[in-house]
This record gives sequence, structure tokens and C-alpha cells, in this order.
Amino acid sequence: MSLDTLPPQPRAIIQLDLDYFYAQAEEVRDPSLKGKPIAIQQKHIVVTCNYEARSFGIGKLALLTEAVKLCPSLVIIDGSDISRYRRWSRQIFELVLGIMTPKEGASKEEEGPSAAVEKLGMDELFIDCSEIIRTHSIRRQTGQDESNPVRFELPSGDEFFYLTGSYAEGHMIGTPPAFAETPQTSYLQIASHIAAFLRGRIFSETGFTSSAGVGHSKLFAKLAAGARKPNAQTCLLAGEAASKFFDDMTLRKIPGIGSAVRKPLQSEVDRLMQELREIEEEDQRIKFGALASISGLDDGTLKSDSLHPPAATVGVVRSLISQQRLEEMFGSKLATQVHSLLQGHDPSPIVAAALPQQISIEDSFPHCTSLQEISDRLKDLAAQLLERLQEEEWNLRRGWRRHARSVRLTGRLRKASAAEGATGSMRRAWNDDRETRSSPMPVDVWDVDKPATARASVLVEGTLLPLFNKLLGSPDSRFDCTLLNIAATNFATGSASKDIRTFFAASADNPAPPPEEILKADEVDPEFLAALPADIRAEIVAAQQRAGITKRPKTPSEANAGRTSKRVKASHIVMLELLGLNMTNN
Ligand code: TTP
Ligand code: MG
Repeated sequence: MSLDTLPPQPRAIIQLDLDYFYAQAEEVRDPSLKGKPIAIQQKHIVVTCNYEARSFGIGKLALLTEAVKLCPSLVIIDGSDISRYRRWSRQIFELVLGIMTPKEGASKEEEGPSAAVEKLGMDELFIDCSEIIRTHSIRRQTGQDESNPVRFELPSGDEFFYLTGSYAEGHMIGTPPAFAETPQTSYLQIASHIAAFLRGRIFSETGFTSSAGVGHSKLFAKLAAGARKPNAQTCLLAGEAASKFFDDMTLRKIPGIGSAVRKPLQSEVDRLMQELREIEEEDQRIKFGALASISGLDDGTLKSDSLHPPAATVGVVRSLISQQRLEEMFGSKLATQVHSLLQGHDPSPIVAAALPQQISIEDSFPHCTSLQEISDRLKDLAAQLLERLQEEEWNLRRGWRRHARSVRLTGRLRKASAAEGATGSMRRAWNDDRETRSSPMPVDVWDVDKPATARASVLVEGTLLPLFNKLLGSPDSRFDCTLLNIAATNFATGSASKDIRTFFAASADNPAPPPEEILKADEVDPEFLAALPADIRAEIVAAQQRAGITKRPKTPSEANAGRTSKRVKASHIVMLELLGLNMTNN
């Protein structure tokens, strides 16, 4: 049997959700908090709290004053700076991604499929295990491997063993004993072991507990994950119990049904229930009419209270509201989606999020009129930007995932030149009168051994202040700046040292010449060129062609050629070492 000729197989999706995330991050930082009720405060709200605090009746998004009333011993922690939570979030995502993706350098044959991982918000991940389970099952069948326990190899090469025919890991909702008899259930069973492996690895590497759900769709995986928390996992199988679990869900819990749909549906349920009640009461009146006239009973005693309007659960809505009525209420497109969700159909794929094209930090303020103030503000913003880049793109084990090759400064400015005199009025700024200048990102900013503040100073002194002066136009302009934005742009994969343009984009006192200037054919050692990765080599050749400089006479700027050339040649050695190439062979 070949992979290509196989019919489509069932899906197995895991949803992972970190428990009481912000509050748990504080417990991981300070283990002495464990066991105490703690709440994370943002403004006047408790954005989350640990389960000790929840046992006092405090919920997510409770008012702080209410929370303290419920639990006077509540430990309140300021969570307005979310950068530390973002760091954990990124680290845990990278960890899971690393396990679900083949290791770099694996050959195409041994690589196998990877599992798509989608990050949703700070603490939620969806993982599509269908392909890796499918490949595993085919290998077992073709290899006629009947060993039990069975070895499961994850894309990273990590492994675990599971027992066939046994129950799933964690809790189950559905039909257990016939388990693993159909491909559907066996997929879910294996996915439950993968979920347990991932949760175990997250805990051993970071100290965070999490909860997981396993199901055939994102919808079922998410609902299953919510069934038991914290530090638990649930597998939603087929059968009566699973149908009941789904039918009893209130619409509020169904992702994809927002309040714009939920509220009209609840009203519709209320209206239909009221009609039913009236019909039932009328029915009873007719039945007991004769009896009442004989016995003198009051009609009021016949009022039925057996039909209270129920909460709009999936099952209630499905049984009371037809697809046609849904179309009248919401139009055909939305009605089809809602109808499909109410049937438990959710084919939506797991989408690995695209990486952002740029990462920027911005601040606005009423006035800023001196270069010293601009420098201070830029240093503050640059330090935040570098921290953010590190959070997003740096991994302790793998180094930089990407680096930005350019930095862009945007300012909102009112300007007046000195020629207009001290009393000259400044040119009025329009509401969004922004100007922008870009420059190569200096390589020093990627040196994570240095503190972000020191690297920020280099970035400001060497690159951003010169850019700001360009925004001003003339150095003795008076100005009033009301907004600054610094953006890291033009990302390339891997570490900055592999990129020739940033490598040469050195520092303030040694500003980077454009590629056209440093990459003249007669100055670049052909062996060095040949040793570079293909994409960088192509860029150099393209730069040479763009500039058309190989044959033209020397310009005044080329008077510096000796200096540039020396730097290029000295850099060859470092560059080759960085690229891991053996000098003696080149
Ligand atoms: P959740 O996963 O909703 O909550 P949680 O992880 O704190 O708790 P649970 O154990 O129930 O999963 O949200 C993740 C984090 O997002 C949460 O720790 C705090 C933050 N958050 C907000 O900033 N605003 C909000 O409105 C909510 C609900 C959460
Ligand atoms: Mg959570």
C-alpha cells in the first residue's frame, strides 16, 4: 500500500491550553506563590487567577473589588506588562513546534510529515496529528509490526510507546470498550498519547501545566479540552455519550457562534417555548373544561409550568429551529455555517500562522522639541523593540529564527527652519503627517550576550539619530515631534551573521556601504563568493548587475576601495568560519 493511493483518513486534532496562564507564569517565576490564591490585575479587572482563587468564586474578568471581597487573602499581582507572558507563550509554542517538525538536516526520505501547529492567542495551540498518525499506521501495516506496546516516533525523532486496544490517555467521553476497532477511534487514541507526551514535555521543560482536548475537529478538540481543567486531558469519542456532551453545550461555548447569532437564537427558542406552553395550556383547558364546570375548579390551577424556556443549547436549537428558519434569520451563508456547527461539522483546517513582515514599537506624546528628548525616547523604544525581537525570534537552543535586515524610523513632526527665525511659526502638522526613513540594521543588535539597553544605545546613536536628522532635513531646524515608531523590517531567515549586507552594516563610526559599493567584482574573492549560500550569492550577483560597476571607471567613492577591500577580505575569514566552512579546502 502506498501513501499516495490511500483514501483520505480521519482527522485527529489536539487542542492544548495552558492552565491559568498569566497566574501560572507568576508561580513559575516565584514558586513560593504556589498554593496561595493569586490574581493577575490589569486596570480594575482580574484578567485571570489560579484555581485556589477560583475556589473562592473568583472568575476571569472579575472586578478587583469584588474579588477581594470574596477572598480577602488574595495575592494581587500587577500584570500590565505582558512581555514576560509573551516570552513564555513563544517559548512553549517553539517547544511544541520543535517536537512536531522534522529536525533540520533530515533527508527528504527520513523526514516524514510534520504536524501543523496553530497558535491562537497567548496560551492556546491546535495541532493536526492526522498526517503523522496516518504515516505511522501505514508503516505499521506495511511492516506488519504487531509488537505491543507500539513505538510512536514524532517528527522531531522523539518517541513514546502506547498499548493498542487500550483506552486513551486521560479522560474519555464516548464509547470506550470498542475502542481502537475503527480507524477513527484508533487515530484519537494515538493523538491522546501525543497530547500526553506534549503536556509532559511542556511541564518538564518549563514547569507549566496544561489541559488538552482530542477530537476529530478543532471544534470537538476545544470542547473536549474544556471538559476537565486544570492539568487534565479529555478525548471526545463517538457514540451516545459524546452526542449528549455536544448537545448539552450552551451556544456560548461554541466557537464560531458569537453574540450576534446567539442572542437571536435564544430569543427564538424563548418564543417557540412560549408558543408550546400556550398550546399545552389550551390543550389542558379543553381536556379539563368539562371537569372544571362540574367541580367548580379555577382555570388558574391548570396553568402549566412544565415548559420553562430552556437555555439555548446545541441540542435544543437543533431540534427547534430548522435550517429554513435559520436562513430567514441570518441569510443563507451564515445559516449554512451555523447549521453545520450545530451538526458538529467543523472541517476548518489548522493554519500555521504566517510570520509578521515587520515588528514595530510606537509611542505618541503631546510634544518633544529637543534632540536630547528624542534620543531618550528612541533609546526607550529601541530597547523595547530589541526585547520584542528577542521574544519573537530568538530561541535558546536554535538561536535566531530570523533577523531584520533593515530598520525604519517614522516620526510625526512639525518643522520650522532656522531661516524663519526664533519667532517663525512651525509648519502645521496634519493629523497623520508621518515621515519615514530606513537604513540597514546594525549587526550588533543581534548579540544577545549584551543587554538590550546597551544594544539599543548602539542602534540609536549609530542609526536612529542620523535617521531622525534626515527626517528633519536641516540640522538647525526647530521641531515638535508627537510620535515615534521604530520598525524592524526586511526579515531574512537565520542569524544576522549569515547575511552579508547586515554583516557589513557595522556600526555608527563604520557605517555600512550599500551592497553595490562593497560587492565590486574585483574586490570580492571568487572563492569566497563560491562558498556563500546560494541565495546570498544570487543577491550579490544581482547587486553587481544592478550597479553595472565591474567595468566602469573608478568614482571618487572608490578611492576608499583599499579600505573597503581590506575589510571585505578580513571579513571573508570570519564569514567562512561563521558559515562553518573549512578554510583549508577553500
Ligand atoms: P485563558 O486561557 O482564557 O485563561 P487562563 O489560561 O488564565 O485560564 P484557564 O485555566 O481557564 O485556561 O486566557 C489566557 C490568558 O489570557 C489569561 O491567563 C489572561 C489573558 N486574558 C486576558 O488578557 N484577557 C481576557 O479577557 C482573558 C479571558 C484572558
Ligand atoms: Mg488557558
